[in-house]
Amino acid sequence: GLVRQGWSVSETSSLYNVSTQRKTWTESRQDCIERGADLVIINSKEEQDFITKLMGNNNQAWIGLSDRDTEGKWKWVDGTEQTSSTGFWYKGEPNDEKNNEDCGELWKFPDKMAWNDRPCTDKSKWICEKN
Ligand code: 2F8
Ligand code: CA
Repeated sequence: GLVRQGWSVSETSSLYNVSTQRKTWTESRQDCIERGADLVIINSKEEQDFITKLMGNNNQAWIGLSDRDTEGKWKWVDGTEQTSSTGFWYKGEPNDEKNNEDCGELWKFPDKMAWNDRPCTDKSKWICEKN
C-alpha cells in the first residue's frame, strides 16, 4: 500500500506505523503521543485486515485497548468503550490470566491474527495511528 514518510496510509486516510523496538503498553503509548499519534484504535473488519497485513512477519503488537480503569470494561485510548459485537478477540480472550492482563494486543494465533489481553508491563512492539 501507500507509504508516506514511514507511515502506511489506509483507505480511510489514517496513517499507521509498526514499531521496531519493544516497550511496555504505557511506554508504547507515550511514543505514539510524542509522534502526534496514539496507539491504534480498530473500528472495523477492514481496519483489522489492513493492520494484519501491516504486521507482516511481526507476531505481536500493542493496540490502544485496555481495561485498567475498570476490570472487564475494555476501552480504547480515545475513551470509547469496546463492545463485544465489534471486537476481534480470539476465542477465549480476554481471559485476564492470573488477574493480571489489562492491555490489548494483536497476536498471531495458529489460525489467525486476533486480539489477546496481556500484562501491561510486558514488552512488545506496538502500532501507532494518526489522522
Ligand atoms: O502469555 C500470556 C498468554 O498465555 C496464554 O497464551 C499462550 C493464554 N492463553 C490461554 O490460556 C488459552 C493467553 O490468554 C495469555 O494472554
Ligand atoms: Ca489473555
